Amino acid sequence: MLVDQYNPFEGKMLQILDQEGNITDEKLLPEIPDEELVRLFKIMLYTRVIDRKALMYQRQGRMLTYAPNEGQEACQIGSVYALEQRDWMAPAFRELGAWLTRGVDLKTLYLYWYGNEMGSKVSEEIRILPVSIPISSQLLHAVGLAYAAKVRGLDEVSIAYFGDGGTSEGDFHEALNLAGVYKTPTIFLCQNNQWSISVPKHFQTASETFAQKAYAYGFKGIKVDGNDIFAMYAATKEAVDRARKGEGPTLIEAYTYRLGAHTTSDDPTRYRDNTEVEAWREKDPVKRFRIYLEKRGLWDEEIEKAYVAEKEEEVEQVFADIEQNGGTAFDDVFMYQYAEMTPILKEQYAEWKAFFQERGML
Ligand SMILES: Cc1ncc(C[n+]2csc(CCOP(=O)(O)OP(=O)(O)O)c2C)c(N)n1
Repeated sequence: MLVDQYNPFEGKMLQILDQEGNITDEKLLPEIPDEELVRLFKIMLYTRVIDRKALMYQRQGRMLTYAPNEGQEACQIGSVYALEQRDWMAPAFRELGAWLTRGVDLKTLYLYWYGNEMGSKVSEEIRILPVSIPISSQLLHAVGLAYAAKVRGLDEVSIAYFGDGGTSEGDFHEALNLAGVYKTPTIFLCQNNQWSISVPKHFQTASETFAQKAYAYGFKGIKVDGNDIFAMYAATKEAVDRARKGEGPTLIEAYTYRLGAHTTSDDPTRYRDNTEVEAWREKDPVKRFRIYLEKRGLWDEEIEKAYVAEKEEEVEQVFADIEQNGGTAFDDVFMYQYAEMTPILKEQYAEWKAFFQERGML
C-alpha cells in the first residue's frame, strides 16, 4: 500500500510525475485511459483560464475579492477525480479545479465571486457543500456526512479540502479525532501550499509534516507531491478504496504552492521572496502534465492554442451575462438575513435608505 510505503515519518513523499514530465516509477502509474488524460488536462487549462480572467476582472473593479487557484490545479483535480458521483466534497474556498472536475458550471462559480449568493447553490446531483469561509469548519461537516453514510449502510465517502493553516484550528483536531474513533470513510485533503496568508509553514506547526498528524488520531497519513496529478490520483484512489472497505479515514498532505496572492486583497511581495515563487514555477503542475502528454503524442501547441482561445471566449461570454443579469439588490442584505427583519435591522435599513436617497443614489 502506498500509504505504508510512503510513511511520512521516514521523510518520504509520493511522486510519480516529476517536474520534467518523466514518470519516476512506471509501476506506480495509475491506469487512466488516454482520452481521460486529455480531458483532465483540459480541465487544468480551463481552471487556469477562469482563474486568470477572474483576477483581471477583479483588478478592473468588475468582480469582488477573488482567491486565486494557480499552482494548485493538480492536487485538486487529481484527488477529486478519484471520487464517484455519489461521494461528497466539502470545500474551503480555493477549490476551483475540484469544483470544475465535479461538474460545477462556471456561471455558478463566477456568481459567487460576484457577490451573488446564488453562486452557493450547486445542483443537488453534484454532492458539494457550499464554500466554507470559517477555516476548517467544513471538516466536521465532511465527517458528519461520512458517518451518516456509514450508519445508513450507504457506500459513500467524503473528502474535505483545507489548507496548512486550517490544521491550527480546533475544528481540524475535532474532526480527525471523531473520524478516527468512528472510522468514518473520510479523506482529509490538506493542501499545504506553504503559506497561510503571510504565515509560513514553520510558524504553523512544529511537526515535520502535516501528514504525520493522522497517526495521533489512529489512522494513516501520506505526503504527496501535490503538483503531480498522477500521485494525487493514486494516493486518493487508494484512500477512497480503503474507506469503502471500512478501513476508515486517511489524511493526505498535498505538498504544493500558491503561486498567486492569498486573495486579491493580499500583496504577497510583502512577506515572501520572489526567488521562492520562481523556484516553484519550475514545479508547475500544468507544465509537467503538458510535457508528459506531448511526449505521448496526445497534445501539442496547436491544440492548446485553439482550446485556450475557445475557453477564453466562453469565459468572457459567461461573465458578460453575469454583469448584465447577475447583480443583487442591495436591499437583500437586510431582507434575507432572517425570515422577518428584526427591529434593529429595520432601523438600519431605514438609515441606509435615507443615506442613499439624500444623495440621489436610490
Ligand atoms: C476561523 C477563521 N479564522 C480566520 C479566518 C481568516 N482567514 C481567511 S483565509 C485564512 C488563511 C487560510 O490559510 P490556509 O488554511 O493555509 O488556506 P489557504 O488560504 O492557503 O488556501 C485566514 C486566516 C477565517 N476565514 N476563519
